[in-house]
Amino acid sequence: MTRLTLLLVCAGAALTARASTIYSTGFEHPTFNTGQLVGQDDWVTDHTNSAARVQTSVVHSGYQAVKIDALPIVLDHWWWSAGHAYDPWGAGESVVQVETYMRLSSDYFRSESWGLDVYDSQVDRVGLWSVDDDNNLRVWNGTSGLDVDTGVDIARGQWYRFTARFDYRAGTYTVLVDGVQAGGTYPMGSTLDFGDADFRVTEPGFDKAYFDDFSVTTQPEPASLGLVLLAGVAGLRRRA
Ligand SMILES: [Ca+2]
Ligand SMILES: [Ca+2]
Repeated sequence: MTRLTLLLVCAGAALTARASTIYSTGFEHPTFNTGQLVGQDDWVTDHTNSAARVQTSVVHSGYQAVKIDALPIVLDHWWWSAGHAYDPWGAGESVVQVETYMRLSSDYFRSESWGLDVYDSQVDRVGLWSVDDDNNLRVWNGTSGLDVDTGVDIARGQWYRFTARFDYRAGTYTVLVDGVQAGGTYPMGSTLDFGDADFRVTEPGFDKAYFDDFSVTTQPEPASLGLVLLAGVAGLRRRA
């Protein structure tokens, strides 16, 4: 086997272990039209209202993004796209990554929190991150049930990329902001499966949240990807 062939084999193995997509959207036309989010691309809510809308004024990329206005809401609310459950135990990849861009408005009377809430197919919580009314990024500890302050502050009026990475085998998860880990590694709640990932507001105030470029993907376990790369390096060294 030549070195080039070996490299190609290794690249192929790495590609096989690459992320696969469960759900991904930028809320763009023609999948989405401007107007109420609920009813488009299987998005639902636990209450009946039109507070979540696809709009063109504030976007992260493309021409459209979701805006959720807390003003007409009186109770905690969740919005999610249904029908994307994933069994990390039956499939090859047991890490599920949920990513979204979020931007909060700087209105005076703020909601208690905005964030992303992940559930299993039995509607038990898997994990949660949220930004509170004092701009603290908090991550839910699945053992204690507490929303732990990560020490990271999230400014109003600008976009951030939030990435939550759930390792079902380890039973833990991490949250990254613009690619940098916030806080530590936190115990997950349920590790049954992935059911849905929800935009959430609690104790709504007068502010707004914008969401764009939302995705749920499966990732190779860090260990198995490392083995693929190590095998490649070892193979090259033997032949050098
Ligand atoms: Ca968009
Ligand atoms: Ca703080």
